[in-house]
Amino acid sequence: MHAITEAALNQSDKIAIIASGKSFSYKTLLQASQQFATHLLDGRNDLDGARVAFMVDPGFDYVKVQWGIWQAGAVAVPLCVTHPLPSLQYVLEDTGATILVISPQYHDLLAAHALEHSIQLIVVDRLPETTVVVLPQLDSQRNAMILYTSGTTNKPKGVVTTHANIAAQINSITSAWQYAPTDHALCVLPLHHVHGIINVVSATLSIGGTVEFVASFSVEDIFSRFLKGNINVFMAVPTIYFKLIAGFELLDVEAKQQLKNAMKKFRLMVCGSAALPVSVMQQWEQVSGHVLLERYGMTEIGMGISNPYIGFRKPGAIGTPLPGVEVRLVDENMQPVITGEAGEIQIKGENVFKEYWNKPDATANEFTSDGWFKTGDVAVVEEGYYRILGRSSVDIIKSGGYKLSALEIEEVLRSHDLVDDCAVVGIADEEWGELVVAAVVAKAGLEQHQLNQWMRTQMPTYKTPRKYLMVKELPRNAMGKVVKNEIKTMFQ
Ligand code: MCA
Ligand code: AMP
Repeated sequence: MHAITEAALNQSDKIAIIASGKSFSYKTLLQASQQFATHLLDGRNDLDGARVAFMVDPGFDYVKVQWGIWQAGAVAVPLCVTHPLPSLQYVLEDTGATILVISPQYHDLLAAHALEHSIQLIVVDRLPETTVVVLPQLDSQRNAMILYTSGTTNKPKGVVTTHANIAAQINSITSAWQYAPTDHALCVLPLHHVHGIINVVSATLSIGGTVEFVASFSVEDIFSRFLKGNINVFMAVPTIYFKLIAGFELLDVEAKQQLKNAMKKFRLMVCGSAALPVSVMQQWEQVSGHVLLERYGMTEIGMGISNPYIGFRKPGAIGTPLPGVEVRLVDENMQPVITGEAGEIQIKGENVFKEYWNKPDATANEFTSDGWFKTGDVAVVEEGYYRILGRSSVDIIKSGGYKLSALEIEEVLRSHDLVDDCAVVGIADEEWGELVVAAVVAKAGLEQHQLNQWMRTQMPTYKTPRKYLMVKELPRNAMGKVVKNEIKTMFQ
């Protein structure tokens, strides 16, 4: 049995999940997930690492399906519920998923693709009750999940984690941040990335806490949940804290005070996935009375470095290595730098992913010969705390907490009939961290708004450029390479 579902056995009548106005106990969740595993097995003993993709709204069904996939011996591939068809098709094809589980509202979007590719389609709430069969024993080294991450290649890569990797990622943060069965976490994050799946949902459930879900991101909804007084743990990206601060400022004096009183009782508020501006950290302390705990993570490693749960949380810094995580900073020759000098963050430990799905070359490229994972992030250690200085590639953009690849966006732009060439960069933005912008060389007749609308049918909206600049040609250096810093200047 998986470590997370094992914890559920000890909780039984305790509330595991609150969603859509309903509460579900651990017993209900475990039974429903075992039933779901039985459906997936459909007479087989073990799905033996088959990929099961699922596009299920955050809430009880999401966790039931995820746990069901694991208990059937399959690999969970969560799909983002707001992605357009081309992005979903890419993941389905790349993983070779043989089963696709969906909430009913996604039927029209995905049914034709499933039929055409002989993928078994299961609508999550249309299954009859069944008698649970004996479920397979799972070795911890088996593959558990594939999450897609954008990087320095054109297409997103599938990050494969084993059950042991996930357990290590969970154990590291539950011990460092002292998760407890009394935790009641609000999940406002998307469930196709580590931050939501591991830190909020899986880690909280692994220690017997309660996870409450919102249907979609809304400042008003978050505040009204806070005011009820049950929630005591909150985790989000800097953009969300920025939006909450802006929403707080619009409240009247009395409402502000009520909210402040509710937030004072929280045990923990964490921020990560992108650099937390010191101004946002300070304003949030004014608003909530909490010094945000900033930590550093990555899809490939879970969490790596964190400010302390107890002790000084240094503004602008990401803290020290988490339990079980080895960290080093190296120069271009892969030699450790001396303290105070900048170097690339490299990571070792059971938390580090196994491989990129079906991409042995990409996997080999991202590890050193002695097994360190190369993050591509550059940092320095000051007064014992790591501080991020930037990334080694200008083509990685962080916007709204999402990691985006300029190359991937450019490739999609270039596939438009009227686009001859383009260059995508991220420019600094207070709210989003970075804003995606594109310089485009286009044939006559292409209007910006048309291009913008078309892009939104091809990519998730959070990946699409926010500003376009139509140019005659792109600035290039003597080697003919586009000078991305000049593109940035053109937008500033
Ligand atoms: C959306 N909009 C944007 C962006 N995204 N504008 C500029 N830049 C963006 N990146 C615009 C939309 O186009 C729309 O405007 C309006 O904002 C609302 O869009 P919507 O999609 O509804 O946005 P939202 O629901 O308000 O979402 C904002 C958000 C979201 C809640 C901050 O981006 C989010 O959930 N981010 C978290 C991502 C996350 O979990 N990252 C973790 C991965 P219009 O209507 O004009 O189009 S990193 C990770 O897991 C590692 C391990 C780690 O360290 O944690
Ligand atoms: P992702 O691949 O989506 O998991 O994003 C991982 C990347 O997010 C890291 O490689 C960092 O560049 C960035 N990141 C995560 N947490 C932080 C943080 N606290 N400060 C700065 N960058 C961060």
